Amino acid sequence: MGMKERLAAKIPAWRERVNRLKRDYGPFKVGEVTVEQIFGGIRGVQISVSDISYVDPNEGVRLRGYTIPETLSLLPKVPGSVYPMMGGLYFLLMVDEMPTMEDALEVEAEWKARGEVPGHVFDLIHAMPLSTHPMTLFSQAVMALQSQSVFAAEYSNGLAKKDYWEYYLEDSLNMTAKLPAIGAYIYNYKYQNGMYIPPNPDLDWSANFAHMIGKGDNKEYQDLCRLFFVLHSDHEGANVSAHTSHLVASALSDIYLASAAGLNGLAGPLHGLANQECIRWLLNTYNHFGRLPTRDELAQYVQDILASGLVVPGYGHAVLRVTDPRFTAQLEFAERFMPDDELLQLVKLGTEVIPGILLATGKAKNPYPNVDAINGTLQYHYGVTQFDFYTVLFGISRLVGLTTHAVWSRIFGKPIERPKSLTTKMLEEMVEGLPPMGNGSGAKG
Ligand code: HAX
Repeated sequence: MGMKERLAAKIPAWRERVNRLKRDYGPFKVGEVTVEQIFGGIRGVQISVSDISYVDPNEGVRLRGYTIPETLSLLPKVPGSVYPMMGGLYFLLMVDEMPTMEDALEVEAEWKARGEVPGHVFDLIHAMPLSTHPMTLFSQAVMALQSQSVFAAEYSNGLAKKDYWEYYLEDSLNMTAKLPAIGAYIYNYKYQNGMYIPPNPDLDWSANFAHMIGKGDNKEYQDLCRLFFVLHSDHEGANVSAHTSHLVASALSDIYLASAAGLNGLAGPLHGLANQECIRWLLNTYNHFGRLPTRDELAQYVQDILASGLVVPGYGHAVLRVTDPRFTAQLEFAERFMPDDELLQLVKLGTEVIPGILLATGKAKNPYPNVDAINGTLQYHYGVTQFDFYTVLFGISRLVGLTTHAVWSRIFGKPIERPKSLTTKMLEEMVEGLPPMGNGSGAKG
């Protein structure tokens, strides 16, 4: 039985679980919203459901219930490698079942069959100035694929709501199949004089990206791609890119429109673009000393940064309260393949020095390294030194998660989102006559 049939077999039971909640417990209150949250980025307000992944503050993300170490250990591996096939990860997220080798290979084969990028996408990239940020090129390339949306075409012909998911799945497979080639094309256009290397049919999805940017001989970089793409695929349903693409798809905008919207959120410096800042900070720190600093030197340097009102990139997280396991997985990779790398030494020194300093400020709720504290170091080591491309790598992976969310939203028949906004005056009237209640747990200023 193929992936689509396996998914279809699970749908009735899942729909019944959700229908039962809506039918029998619709009025049940999940939580309340405070003034502080309304003005504070609706932080922590439980507004959506994702069974695809969940970020536990104390153990990091679980993908379909599996922790990062479990996911890496249980997913089928590329023959000859200890790192997983992305096709298996797609199957896991989509079907909610750990794939067999055969399942993973089937997705990889689907991707190969659907991987050809139409020429107009490349033409569009070429029409843009070379100085365009690679995330802008990436988002536009995804938008340009929209002309091929099967859902959009079928919807205008009349489509039963219960069947929407099938066409979202079709679009998801068609689009994700092309992502490594699009990413590689952007990389080559911007940084390698427009070099073009066609995909290698013998390689898996992740390694093909490495191959297409000219790293076909580098088995370690191919493995890094396999690891990186699995690690960045999903981070529950309410971060900026996930929530944005979900919102857009709730209007029944197709996968391409919703994905481009998600990518535009990912391109923000407080979200996906943060990895660019982290590697820049590491290199600046290294160059400041002209060598690996001592423990004391790094401590003083970090204290000075904090004193000047800046943040330490790569540390802290809005949800996590421990070291991000995606950081740890990449650290393990680095210690195995590039233990002598000087930037890696600096990353490790940072993990020993920085958390204590951040804790002492009494401000940062999480003083530990996040995934971006190491992402760039690994890419940099293997010659992908163009920081502004790192978010594209993130996006290639994240669209696998975002499109899975979109398919499942259609499975559940989720309606168009329409929360309600208030005016400041209305809030003032609500609190009229109440004694001051303080500035809440985390309100600024
Ligand atoms: N350095 C200095 N101060 C920090 C800090 C850090 N790394 N992390 C948090 N703080 C400060 C905050 O700036 C905030 O100070 P103010 O009250 O003066 O505004 C205070 O500690 C409380 O912040 P928080 O509640 O712990 O953290 P937030 O949820 O507000 O923000 C951030 C989370 C990731 C944005 C934050 O930790 C940060 O700016 N880190 C550095 C940048 C970074 O590493 N970004 C990558 C994030 C990874 C990611 O999600 N990528 O997609």
